[in-house]
Amino acid sequence: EISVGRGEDLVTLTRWVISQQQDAPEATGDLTLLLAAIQFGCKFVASKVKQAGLINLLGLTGAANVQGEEVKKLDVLANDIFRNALIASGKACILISEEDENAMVIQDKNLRGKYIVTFDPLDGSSNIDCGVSIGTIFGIFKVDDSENPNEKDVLRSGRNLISAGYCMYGSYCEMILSVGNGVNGFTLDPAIGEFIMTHPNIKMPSRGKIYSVNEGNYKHFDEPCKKYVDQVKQKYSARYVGSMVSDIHRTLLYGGIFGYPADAKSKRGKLRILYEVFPMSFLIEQAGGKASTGTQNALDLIPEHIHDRSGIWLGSKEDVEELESFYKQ
Ligand code: P6P
Repeated sequence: EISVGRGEDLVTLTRWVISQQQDAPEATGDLTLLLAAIQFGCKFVASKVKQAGLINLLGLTGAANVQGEEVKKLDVLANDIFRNALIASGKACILISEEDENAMVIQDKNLRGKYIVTFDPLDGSSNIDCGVSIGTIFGIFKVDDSENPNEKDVLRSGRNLISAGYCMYGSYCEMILSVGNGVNGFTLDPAIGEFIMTHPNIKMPSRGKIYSVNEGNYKHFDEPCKKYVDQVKQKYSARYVGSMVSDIHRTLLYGGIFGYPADAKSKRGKLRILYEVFPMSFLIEQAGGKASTGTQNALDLIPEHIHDRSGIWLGSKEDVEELESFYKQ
């Protein structure tokens, strides 16, 4: 007797997205097709990340692998795959990638849609060579006028996000997604190439027992941050992967707090607003948590440039509020 998956009905990501479209009277199906392109990109990257170690091994003969092909860096390859899939979907009009200095405005009117996609195709890619999990992060905005899209449509507050998500390439591959009504998690079954819902309706605990910050930067922290870290380490465990998607995934599922504060070394913080801070803040808030720069809600930020950075604290509501209290003293 074969017990498939969890025994009960298996909900694929595709089926869930279509159900969301059917529940939204004004939906045209454009977001469904855009998310299908993102889903494809994540499946492709998931398969390449698994092979990354082997390709590198094969690539030991220098830049080319044994077939003599140029072995593209995985983050460049991921960027190409996502960019091409998003363009081909015909549902995007502006693409903002961590890998590209400038915004890409889709010129071909036949391929231009009403969505802006901001994405980091492979965040934490410096961790690939040692097998630490990495991820893809994305945010989706809708433009007012898809006839004349331009960068100003992008330099708005995170409150304009209509969807955001990430895909973690770890011991298992999981897509975490919100379209504005809660957060759901889907685990990739590589045998059938489908993301299966494994974490329905994720809700964060109001307080956790883990804090996650790079204490190697402690000497650069401002006083409120130092005071917060000094007291939280008396009561919580420390966990820091150094790969945002992994640190956020643990925080989302277990609770607690993650921070990459602005400090004397990184005056504007390290993490980028449009494709790291905003998408993760959207997800954490959708799951009942809180996202703050320390002194303001992260989603209220308005970037001046597409690669602007910000300090950020994300996590359980009470933990982030406790952090904020140190900036009010
Ligand atoms: P640090 C990875 O390089 C990254 O962009 C994020 O994924 C991660 O949270 C952060 O930087 C880690 O930075 O300075 O602690 O190594």
